[in-house]
Amino acid sequence: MLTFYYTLRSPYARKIRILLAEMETPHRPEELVPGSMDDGSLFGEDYEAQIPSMRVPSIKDGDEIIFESNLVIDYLLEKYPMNKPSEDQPPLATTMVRSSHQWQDSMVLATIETLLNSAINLAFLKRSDVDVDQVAYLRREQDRCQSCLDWLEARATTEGFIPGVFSIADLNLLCALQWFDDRDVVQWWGRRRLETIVARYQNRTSVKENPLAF
Ligand SMILES: N[C@@H](CCC(=O)N[C@@H](CS)C(=O)NCC(=O)O)C(=O)O
Repeated sequence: MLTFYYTLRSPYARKIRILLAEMETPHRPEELVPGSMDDGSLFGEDYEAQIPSMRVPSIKDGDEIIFESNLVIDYLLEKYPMNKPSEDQPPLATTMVRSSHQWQDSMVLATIETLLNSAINLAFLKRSDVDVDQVAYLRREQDRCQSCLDWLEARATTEGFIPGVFSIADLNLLCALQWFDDRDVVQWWGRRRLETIVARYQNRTSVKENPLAF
């Protein structure tokens, strides 16, 4: 059976938790608790030996190990059936991007990833007591987050990035923005379309049942 490695605080892992719930894919959840390992590594030496980035989330499917959250999503959408289409509307998208809009949809996904990666860097450095306003590169990271948010706001619709479906871009955006909400890292409010997307999906069953731990 598919094994899913995750932490409860990770916004990247949350995307997969929500997707697995949407697809009702049978799997064995393996929660990793950072820093709880006897060997002194963050997630355990055995895990980190198999994942070059030493990060969560990842999955093991037979002999196949897949890491990087959006690659995991792509893999699951391609290899596994949607066991029970969600009763929530709109339905989950069945592909990462539309073939008719491959490059535009891929750039939206890439921009959300850039946004979250920059925000995570800022959060980790803040947690290490770095004054991010005093470091030129970190001011640039903050500017990059705002620039990505503006770009996304300009491309979103009030029905999400792909009207008619709960798109993988919507899923990525929701997990990023809800993670920002509880951490004083990135101010994203005031962008009407992004706010509407979060409001549209925050009460979806799969989303509510898979909250972030703080
Ligand atoms: N690009 C990766 C990012 C994953 C990531 O940054 N995971 C964090 C948890 S939120 C992690 O494992 N951090 C541990 C570390 O950086 O050592 C993905 O999309 O899966």
